[in-house]
Amino acid sequence: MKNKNKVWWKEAVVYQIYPRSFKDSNADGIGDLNGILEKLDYIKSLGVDIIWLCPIYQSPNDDNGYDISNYYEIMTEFGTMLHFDALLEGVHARQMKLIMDLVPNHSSDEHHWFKESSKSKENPYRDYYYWRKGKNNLPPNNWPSFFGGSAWEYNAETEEYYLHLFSKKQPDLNWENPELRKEIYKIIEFWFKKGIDGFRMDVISAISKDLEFPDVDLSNFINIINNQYSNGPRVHEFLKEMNQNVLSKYDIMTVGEGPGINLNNCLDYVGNDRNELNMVFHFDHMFLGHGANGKYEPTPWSLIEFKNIFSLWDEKLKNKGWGSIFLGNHDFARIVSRFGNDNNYRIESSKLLATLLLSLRGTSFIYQGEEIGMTNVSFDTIEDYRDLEALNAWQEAAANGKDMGKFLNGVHQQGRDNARTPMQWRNTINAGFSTAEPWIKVNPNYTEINVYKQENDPLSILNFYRSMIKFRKNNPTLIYGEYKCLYPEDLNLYAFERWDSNSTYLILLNFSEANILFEGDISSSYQLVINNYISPNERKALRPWEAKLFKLDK
Ligand code: ISL
Ligand code: CA
Repeated sequence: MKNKNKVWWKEAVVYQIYPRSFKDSNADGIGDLNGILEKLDYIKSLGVDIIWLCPIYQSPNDDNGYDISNYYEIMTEFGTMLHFDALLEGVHARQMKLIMDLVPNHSSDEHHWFKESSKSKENPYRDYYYWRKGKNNLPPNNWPSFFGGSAWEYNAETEEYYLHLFSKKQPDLNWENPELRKEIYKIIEFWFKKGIDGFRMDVISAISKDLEFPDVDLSNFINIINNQYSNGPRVHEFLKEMNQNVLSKYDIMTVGEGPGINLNNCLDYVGNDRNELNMVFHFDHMFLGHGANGKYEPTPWSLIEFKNIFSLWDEKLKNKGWGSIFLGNHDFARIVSRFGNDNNYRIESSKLLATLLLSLRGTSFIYQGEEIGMTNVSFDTIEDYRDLEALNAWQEAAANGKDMGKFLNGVHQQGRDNARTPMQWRNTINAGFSTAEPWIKVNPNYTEINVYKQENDPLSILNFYRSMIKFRKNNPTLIYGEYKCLYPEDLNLYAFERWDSNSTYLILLNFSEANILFEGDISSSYQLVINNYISPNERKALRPWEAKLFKLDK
């Protein structure tokens, strides 16, 4: 009998697509659904099981589709529902699954619900959003938005403010209202009936608000998210209702996103007995180095902290829930620039990060371009950036008299556009992404770093990902087995074991440019099965950014 703890979404490797930047099929400089369809064989060739599409719904694109004006229609730039149906069919025909992004915390201000809601206090849609009176001509409280400025916007017609935790074009939906909740479940059902295989749920941790709307201590934004915006009083009640009403009726997967989901509360979301979500994305490792002055003024952190985060999460979730493993997505820097070395050891460290990503317990998520070692970009001027988060932060920093050279450097390191430059397909104009000028500039290093070049090179990062994905699938101990970190206090080496009753794996990852030695024992019955260097060396020795995976069959 099949063990009920073993399910497809635990064993899956997911490939995340940011459609705007993946492939343009009709020469308007914007990636689209047909472009993804063209590339399905490529995606399949990676060995992944699931494609996750960032939002493709109708949207005025204030935040690239995370501001939805119609949840039942496809964004005009991306194509039509016919294109979507063809894409879904193409994915399924290749024995892959498709999950979409659900954005239920906020809509666009151009959604008809919001247009109605802002007309009058009596409008039947008024209560779909949070409207509050101001205090002495000021917003109802001092909450800051994720994207700068107040989280409240005044509406002169009805003389009240509405809440928007993100941009003012992303008003927060009022989940207290049962009618609104029904609308969301209807949307979910609509897409499940079309045959999609699940949802990644955007900022799901924030759907329930503290209705007292108390003022907050403004000194540290991450604390505000943790203590106020996330994990509101009714969030679990809402998720249970959603699960019971729609999710539980389909064989689908869910992954909830949300800053504020942490070690103390994660099991409330994904515990086996909770009937809420299958897994969540947490940001403990992604927020490393985000100091009190925010992400654009990063502070130092160490490998010890990084390792500890993965160890604590594994310990917390084992046997009780399930985790997700990712190192990057469309909101963060490129993984090789952030956690590896994109200078002298780009190839080695990209492969090392792939080894980590695909040998930890949890569902693995790869973000487009990671598989060829795409790097951060350093545009010379802020004019070349498109992300409203960076642009707003830039204006705020300028108004506060900050050193703007230093700030631009912060954007180079941490900006979300690092992950949004077009996918680098070939060494031809616009990296083969589009024949027209792309909506955001390509990274000039596409001449060196591109899919075409790596396709036929057996030693490329791309082919390393392919073999590492295959290896994970053929060695389920890497999916379900136990985990233990060795030498957690070592500053350069991430060493860990994975094991079950059949086999043991020892993974050694040198996160430094130094030549180092593993101090533990590697008995001769351990076989070296994965290595990111070709020439052999002493078993315990690790060259700069070297990754070794040993296997012992019992
Ligand atoms: O991007 C972040 C840090 O720079 C995160 O704090 C991010 O804002 C947060 O995780 C929520 O992200 C999600 O919702 C946003 C959208 O802009 C992001 O792209 C999305 O992933 C609003 O919908
Ligand atoms: Ca296009």
